[in-house]
Amino acid sequence: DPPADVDLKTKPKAKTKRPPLYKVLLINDDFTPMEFVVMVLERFFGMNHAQAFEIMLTVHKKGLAVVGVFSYEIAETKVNQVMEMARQHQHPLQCTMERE
Ligand code: NFA
Repeated sequence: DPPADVDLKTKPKAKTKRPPLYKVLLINDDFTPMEFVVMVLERFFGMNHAQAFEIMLTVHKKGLAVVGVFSYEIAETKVNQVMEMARQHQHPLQCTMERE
């Protein structure tokens, strides 16, 4: 005989899948002024001055840091804003995104 307790009726759970998230990374270099990086973090990542300074120092010391986690479109916009601001001021600051 087949097992008596096999469930032939319960529907598979509909998986609610969340959109993937992307880390926005800021990369250290030897030339971009610290105060410029702090300004960028305040302006585009909604940080207060103390938070921005702390994250800037982390990037400076460790080589890079995650500065935020966003949906693809928001992450892309942040990266573009940072890269455009760096370009306008002729600083080599690099900002990238990576799937979490
Ligand atoms: N390393 C840069 C300097 O000493 C500061 C910096 C921090 C650059 C974070 C880029 C990112 N002027």
